[in-house]
Amino acid sequence: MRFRIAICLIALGLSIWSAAPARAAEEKVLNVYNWSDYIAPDTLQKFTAETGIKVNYDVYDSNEVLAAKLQAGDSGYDVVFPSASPFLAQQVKAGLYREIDRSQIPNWSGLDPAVLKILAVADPSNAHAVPYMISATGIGFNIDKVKALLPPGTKLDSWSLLFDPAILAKLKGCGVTFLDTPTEVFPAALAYLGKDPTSQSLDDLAAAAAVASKARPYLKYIHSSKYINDLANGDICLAHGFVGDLVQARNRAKEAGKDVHIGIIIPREGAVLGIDSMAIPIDAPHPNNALKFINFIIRPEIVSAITNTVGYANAVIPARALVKPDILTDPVIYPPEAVRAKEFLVPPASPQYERARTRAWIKVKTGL
Ligand code: N2P
Repeated sequence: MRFRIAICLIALGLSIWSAAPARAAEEKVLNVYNWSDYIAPDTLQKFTAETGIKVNYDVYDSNEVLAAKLQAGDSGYDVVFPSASPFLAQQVKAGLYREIDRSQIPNWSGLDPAVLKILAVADPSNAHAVPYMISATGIGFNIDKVKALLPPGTKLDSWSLLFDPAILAKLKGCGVTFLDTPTEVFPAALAYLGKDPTSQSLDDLAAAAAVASKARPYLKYIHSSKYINDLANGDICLAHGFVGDLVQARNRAKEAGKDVHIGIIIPREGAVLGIDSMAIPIDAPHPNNALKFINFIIRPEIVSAITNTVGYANAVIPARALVKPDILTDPVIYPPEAVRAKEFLVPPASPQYERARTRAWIKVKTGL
């Protein structure tokens, strides 16, 4: 018996001894959960070639899906990409992320202090998140089809394209789509109504939901990523979308040579500003590999290649010299100050407001 106990203790000792160095070095694996259409084709291969770390890569197209996985816990992910507000803000408060060990992120020095300052609204002292890509949410449209269907001289610069029933009635046949999230649709509807798009009054919420409900019968679908290909192929003619995704639609249309021309606007009434970041879940199995990955991503050569592919601005100052000139000067990707000044973050809300928003959104979607 004593002998058996001794053997067990030796075995335990050996397993602790053998596990310790493995934990310090971590197995060469990284589990990444990112938005779809949000990376360059060779980014992951380059990371693996350089570090020997194999990347398991999954994608999503809504903050709500990511939030549900994080809240459930044990997601298995090492790096995720929440939008600053309200999602990152709420998740940081809920203790869902590890602090970033900046000593492991030497490329931090290239980050734009102006972006860090905005991100700090969601993540005080920038303790848990590193900025990835930035864009507004706007409208993409098939220039020829939309112009042919609307009265001559109609200005294509406003959220009315998405919410005015008189306009929607004319566009219905060629396909209009909404993003599938109330944190994008309702603020846009409030901006259309001339109300404060960051309002958290329940009356304003009801007004936004009423506008969205009136638009619902004219929509082809509500979805947060399908519109990229559909717009590029001419299968829809007007989409509420993340501007970088609309840029990808515009590029795909050009590449396909199908004579589809895509226009993109950040509506004049103002638009949601998306600052997406990289963060490490509190229970990430490979947090050290995650830090290596984050530092790699914000290297100027790497992040500029991502911007050049996906049409989203990045927050790395020395990367600007490597961004293609037509992207750097594109007013919907790097908007001028006057446009930027009208962009806003969606603020975190009380649980009561959130419940009301979710209920209102389900009503809009189901048409009930
Ligand atoms: C990537 C969409 C990310 C935009 N396809 C969310 N701000």
